[in-house]
Amino acid sequence: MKEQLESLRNEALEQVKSAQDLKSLQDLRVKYLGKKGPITEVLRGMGKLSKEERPVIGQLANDVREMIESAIKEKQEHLEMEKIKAQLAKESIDVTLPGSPVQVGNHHPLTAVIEEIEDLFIGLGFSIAEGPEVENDYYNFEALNLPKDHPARDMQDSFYITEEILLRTHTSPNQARTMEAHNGKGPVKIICPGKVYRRDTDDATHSHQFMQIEGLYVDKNVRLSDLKGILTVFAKKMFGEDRQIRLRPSYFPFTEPSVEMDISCFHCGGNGCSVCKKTGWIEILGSGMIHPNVLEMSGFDPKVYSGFAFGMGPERIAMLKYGINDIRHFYNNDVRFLKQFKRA
Ligand code: 2NL
Repeated sequence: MKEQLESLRNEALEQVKSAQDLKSLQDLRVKYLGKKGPITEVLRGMGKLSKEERPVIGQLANDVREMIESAIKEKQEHLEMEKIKAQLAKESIDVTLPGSPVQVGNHHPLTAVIEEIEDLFIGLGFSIAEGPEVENDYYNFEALNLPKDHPARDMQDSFYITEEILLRTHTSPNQARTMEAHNGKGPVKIICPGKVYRRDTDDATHSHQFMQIEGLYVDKNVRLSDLKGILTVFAKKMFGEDRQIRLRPSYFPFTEPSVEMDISCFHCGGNGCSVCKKTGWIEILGSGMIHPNVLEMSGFDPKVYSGFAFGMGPERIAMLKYGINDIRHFYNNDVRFLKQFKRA
């Protein structure tokens, strides 16, 4: 019986040693140490042994069991470690490999131009004021001296939501709201950028939705020469230090007098070319002294206060600056167009 146990031990240890995976190790545990295994059988047959043999064989059987058990345990730990090592080797990342490049975006050319204009006027002491795109008739028309029968109020020209509510056709209602909020006390010195809407058929120079930037300065003793000074600085900063400006008489319902500003052509310097249509001048914006009716409706006493206002289309400014020939490029979002305007 002693020899039987010893050869059982040797055989089991040999098999544990050559086990390749955890599954076959588990099979060996069942085979040698299970309830139906050979050791259990030996212990069960102990009754047939003599009194002297019994403790010797019993001890040996327990020793063999413990040896097999600890061999299996040791092998199991070894195999588990191997398994983790293999997994780590398989899943490890080579951080030295080159990465896939990330697409970097850039500002929309229109945004870039608007921010450039905003920064310029902030530098001249103006603040940015923004307001609603859905407006009512009063702020969009009435408060701007556009009487009820004015052609600009035609249903054909504006996007009406109800008879009283429409999409703003200019950013002026926001200027009127800001003036009103000052309760008749100056100064008010603001720039109003934003989206505006007109019922129009889109083509190379028209869009039903576009941007506007308006500016306004109300205080005591504001004069046309102040407007001229501010516009001269704007023209030079935006289109080059050697630009000259000229003011031509014009008409807007909300300003009196009204003037349009031209700059000397930045392409030919004023000699005449295709950019300025051989005139030497390029029209940039409309402006004027705020109409006394507008000041009064917004809570300012026109005998005490005066002011100037101007309005421009940033699309037009950007088209001139970058030589863009179709306003629809700004809104089609073709990346081949947009990618050309990387800010320095
Ligand atoms: C243009 C001309 C202009 C104004 C806008 C204005 C606003 C108030 C009072 C008086 Cl609250 N005027 N805005 C004045 C003159 C011209 O815009 O051609 N824009 C694209």
